[in-house]
Amino acid sequence: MNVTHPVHPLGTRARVLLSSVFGPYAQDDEYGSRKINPMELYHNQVTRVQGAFSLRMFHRSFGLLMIQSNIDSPCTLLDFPSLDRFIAEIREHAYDIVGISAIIPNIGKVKEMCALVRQYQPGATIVIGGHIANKEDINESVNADYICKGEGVRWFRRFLGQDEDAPVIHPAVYSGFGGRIVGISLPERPGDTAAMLIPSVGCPVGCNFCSTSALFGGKGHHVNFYETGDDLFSVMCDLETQLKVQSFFVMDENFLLHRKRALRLLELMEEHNKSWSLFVFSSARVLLSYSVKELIGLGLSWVWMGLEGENSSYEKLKNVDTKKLVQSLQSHGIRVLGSSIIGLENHTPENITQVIEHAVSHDADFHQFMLYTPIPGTPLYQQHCNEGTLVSEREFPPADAHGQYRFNYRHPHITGGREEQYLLDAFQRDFDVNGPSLARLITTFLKGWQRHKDDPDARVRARFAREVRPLRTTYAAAVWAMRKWYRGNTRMSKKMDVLLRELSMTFGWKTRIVAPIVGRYVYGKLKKENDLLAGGWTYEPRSFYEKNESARMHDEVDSSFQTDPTHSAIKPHRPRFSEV
Ligand code: B12
Ligand code: SF4
Repeated sequence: MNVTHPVHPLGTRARVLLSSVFGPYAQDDEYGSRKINPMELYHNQVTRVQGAFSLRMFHRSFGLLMIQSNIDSPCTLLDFPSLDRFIAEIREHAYDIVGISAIIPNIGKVKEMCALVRQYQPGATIVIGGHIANKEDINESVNADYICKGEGVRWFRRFLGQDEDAPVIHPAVYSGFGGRIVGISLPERPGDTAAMLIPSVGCPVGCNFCSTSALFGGKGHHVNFYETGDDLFSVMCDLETQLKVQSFFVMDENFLLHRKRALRLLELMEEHNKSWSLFVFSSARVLLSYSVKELIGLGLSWVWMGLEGENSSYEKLKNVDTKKLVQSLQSHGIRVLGSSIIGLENHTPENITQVIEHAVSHDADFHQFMLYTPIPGTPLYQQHCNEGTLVSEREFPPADAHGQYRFNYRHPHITGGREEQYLLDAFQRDFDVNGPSLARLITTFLKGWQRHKDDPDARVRARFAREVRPLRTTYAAAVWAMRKWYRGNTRMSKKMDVLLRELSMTFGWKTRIVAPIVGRYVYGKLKKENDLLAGGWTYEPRSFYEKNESARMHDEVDSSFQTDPTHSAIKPHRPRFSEV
């Protein structure tokens, strides 16, 4: 393994294939796919017990898209291939570099993919990146040439001899695809889905368990792709034009922490009359450091926030009443995805019910529950290594250490695999008490509208008007269907009834008429989806195959060579590993 930063001899002439790990994902197989670990955000770790109400949706491999957008080489991207599709690609096309992105539970697939590249493209250089890079024995466990531990755009640019400090080009891509809820596919017209926006990677807060922070330098470190509010604003304007969006999913672990950048963005949004919506990740204390006016002005309409657990010792939660904070955000129409941990050091079989009740009592719009898991590269992992409390990979394979099944270490109080049931209890209790997340977020939307429909700022009024549009029709119909669904459950059907009445009162006769008509249709879909799920149906992302401009040009030149006999002697130059 080379220690200094390598440079490929072909530079930007090298043909690059970037790939995510192969599917299908939602099944148990020998490569490490697991039925309970689908390639879905919500159904995997947030709404997993909500049945037909679970939000189903996929997300592209953004790290690979970032890299592809910023290298000058001919570059092909294969996202979510099947194993056969991956084999076909490397059998039929010559590549000089194959880059694979993965996280640790997918190690078995990376091993297989490396072996296949060696078989079909023995001259290609294999580069592995993403969170898998933090696995300590990665060099020995996969047959790769290079492991990129950290930020990949800069790494790849250096590898290809490009200017690593050149401005970062942001890919124009929607944040999700294949959205589906209550058996209805969400529309994918331009502008229906938020654009993905990636201002930075990493987080300087450096919580002990956080692998995202750890990969990009840990406490005190992070990497900005865009330093200033002006840079970010310009990227957002481009995305707005290209994707016809007004909303942005900000993939930045702690976007609001970069206060100067966020407040400059607010200034520019005001100056240019942008009523954008932002979906962000933020820690609680950072949220509280902004005034409500600033948050609303920034278009904050959805936030993913770590609640972690009652009495947890995290600095980011110090002196924060998280229940009050969640309520306050919701009262302004800001939907909250709260994230709680099961299995903190102080959790015991005796107090776990109370831990779960505390989390559930937040009544967040969505609630993620995850097992407290030491992930390689984090201080928590190091601590377990030092204490000798990790379970060996032979006993517990990395493919199962995804945070939704069992501990990969010996917990001081929770033993015998009981955490698996605790996790399910948490999801179930949240669902039983608070109902479908769909109803919760409709409630929050409504609160926001009631509070801000007459906001003195026209920009704010415009955003709320845009966001609540579906409440008048489809969402009201969904509530009608949910009320029918819950007719045997007095408490929940009453909850839906109250919500439906409020929607009708707020939006008037049209909503009153549409809700039962469309509601019958939604109810039918809901029942069908329920049957489908009972029959074991799983959901898989479609594959993507995308070439950058340079690859498309390269293909054209290639095909003209094939038709021109004078060029038939030209063989593609493929570097051998020893040349790199
Ligand atoms: C989007 C996302 C997903 C999407 C996956 C989309 C996809 N196409 O893969 C969904 C929601 C499906 C998902 C699922 C899961 N995820 Co996830 N996910 C994320 C999230 C939130 C963002 C990733 C991202 O796009 N970041 C932005 C890009 C720009 O950064 P990046 O991916 O790190 O890429 C950079 C570098 O890593 C590097 N790089 C990446 N790839 C490559 C490749 C090469 C060749 C090179 C050179 C460099 C390179 O360059 C990029 C630019 O700098 C991260 C947390 C985070 N904020 O990063 C968790 C995260 C990656 N997920 C994680 C986990 C554990 C999971 C699940 C197991 C969770 C679960 N049980 O619920 C499942 C696994 C699903 C499966 N079957 O594989 C962990 C990984 C932990 C680890 N160390 O392995 C993370 C870090 C969250 C966490 N802190 O726990 N996830
Ligand atoms: S605040 Fe969130 S993103 Fe930042 S280190 Fe802690 S857990 Fe990670």
